[in-house]
Amino acid sequence: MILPVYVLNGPNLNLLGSREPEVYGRSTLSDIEKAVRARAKSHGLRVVFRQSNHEGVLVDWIQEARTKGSGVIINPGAYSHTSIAIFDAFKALDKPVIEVHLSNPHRREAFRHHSHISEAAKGVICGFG
Ligand code: CA2
Repeated sequence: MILPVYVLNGPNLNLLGSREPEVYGRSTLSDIEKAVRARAKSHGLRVVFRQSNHEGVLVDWIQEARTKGSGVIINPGAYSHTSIAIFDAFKALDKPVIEVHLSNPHRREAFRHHSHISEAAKGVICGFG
């Protein structure tokens, strides 16, 4: 049995659909979860889908994926730009990591242009909503 893909969402992404639709679109996180689960099912994959506003909780889940996951897809939110703890957790995870952003941070404020997570990621997808 293939282990589930961990799909992790960082701070404030629970607010999706309620504010700033011009930046983040109109879909709620629940809409995104449904779409992810449907796509995973079509590939015969299972998904663990979670959101937290807390850095340490995200670190705990990345550590959990070391034994219980086949890989991690993460939108780390603003922690992308600040969190060495999340970067270190990924360095200890010997599984593929994909970093996702709804917006294109490179078209936004300078403080969003660098992500600590990208160095630990196999690939980065951004800007497609
Ligand atoms: O574009 C992305 O997906 C981001 O990861 C979103 C983060 C931002 O700090 C990153 O630079 C790029 C912020 C998520 C905030 O989400 C909200 C959603 C609705 C209303 C307010 C915030």
